[in-house]
Amino acid sequence: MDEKIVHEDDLGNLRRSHYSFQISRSNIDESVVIVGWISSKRDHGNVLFVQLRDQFGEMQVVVKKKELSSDLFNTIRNLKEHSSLGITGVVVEQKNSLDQVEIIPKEIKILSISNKPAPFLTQAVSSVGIDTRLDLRAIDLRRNHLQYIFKIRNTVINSIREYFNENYFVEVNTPKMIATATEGGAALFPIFYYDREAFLAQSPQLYKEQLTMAFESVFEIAPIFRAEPSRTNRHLSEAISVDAEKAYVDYRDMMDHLEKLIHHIINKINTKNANELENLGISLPQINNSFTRITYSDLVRKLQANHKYIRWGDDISPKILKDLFGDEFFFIIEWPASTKPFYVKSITEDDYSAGKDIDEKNRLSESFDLMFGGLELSSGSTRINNKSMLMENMKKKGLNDKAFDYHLRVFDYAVPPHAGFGLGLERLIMAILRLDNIRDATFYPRDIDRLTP
Ligand code: AMO
Repeated sequence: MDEKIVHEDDLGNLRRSHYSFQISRSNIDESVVIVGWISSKRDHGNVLFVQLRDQFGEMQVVVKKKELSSDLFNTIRNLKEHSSLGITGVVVEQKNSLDQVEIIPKEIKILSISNKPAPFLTQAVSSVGIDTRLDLRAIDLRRNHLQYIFKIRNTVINSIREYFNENYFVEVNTPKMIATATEGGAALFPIFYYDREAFLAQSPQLYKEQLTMAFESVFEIAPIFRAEPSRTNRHLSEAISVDAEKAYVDYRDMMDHLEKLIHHIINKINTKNANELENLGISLPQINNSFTRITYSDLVRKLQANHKYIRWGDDISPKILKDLFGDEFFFIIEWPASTKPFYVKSITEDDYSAGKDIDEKNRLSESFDLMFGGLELSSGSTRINNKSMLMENMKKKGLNDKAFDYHLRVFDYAVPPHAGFGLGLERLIMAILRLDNIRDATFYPRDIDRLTP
């Protein structure tokens, strides 16, 4: 086909009358207007079977040579997958199928023409590498496999909002261009902010804490930025974090919230996405009513039986955790204070049983990580709400408290006791859907090697 003689029509007044899911046997003999892109085509000589795909699914369009001008018939015959069509036609019963219908076109508009065959198929699980797919991400996202994942992601986001709304949390937005690091300096992205240096926010930490003064219970679903130098299947440079913060509670109350939130999400997916789960061939993780809560110190003692080299204060490798817990949600609680950021509250002397050693290096914190096997999904803690303790902790961690003046200022006005958590959205989806690579839970992943598309 000479591409130049094929012309693309304007959309003009053409508007869809039905989505694919709205057409069934009850519409037989009705005239409909459908729009979508060609996901596949079968050529039987004088008849073409075109699968037209919209937001919800596919419709079969039967294009017969004798019913169209030969120019238009040949043009459609030569159209490549991904081209967009608008079709006005009649719904008829599908031959050889009692419950299916198909569309016989009366008028066909070619709305957009694909010039090249895509380097991967739309239907099958792709055999090409992830980089080829990410280079053409919008086309990749048309594949069924990713459509199922992102429909489930949509349920996850909606159910998170639902949970927080039902529990009186207020949705907030905090600045993403900030003046100081909150989660340790190494993973910061510096930016130019007029004549000053600024940073992309690693988390909404200090702002969500401050907002508990005004709103008590807040949540945010927004990007966080981490200059992760490593190439792994679980780190992004830009991730979506679900952050919650609440006044007049401690870390244990926030673990209860996180646990209920995960239950709510799993229940919603099970009811809303049965179809997607079946097509993906997975069932959601079985979850116990309450997740195991193991203290960091007990975990280290337990692991030392088989892994002599593990010392108290070390991070614990994902592989070792996966071997011990398998695919299970569980909390590791009360981490050494030395492993946690400056705003995390230590377990105080009063909380220790008599005679327990609480010298600085053995100090524990009111903190937790939510894990799924070896994957960290969330961290949270009770926060320090006392100004001098916070300043002392900043010094201990080698931070210049002057740089945090804008934050410390509000502590003169009685910051309430409060606690919260940050939950990685892509990590949660990875865990729930057992994805090997976090990039498949991300629309346009950013990592050390990728800044486009
Ligand atoms: P933390 O740094 O542990 O805690 O981050 C919280 C959660 O965010 C997710 N996450 C990431 N996901 C993908 N790629 C990354 N590079 C990445 N970095 C973090 C993880 C992690 O568990 N302010 C605290 C939270 C709090 O205490 O409220 C914080 O940021 O799932």
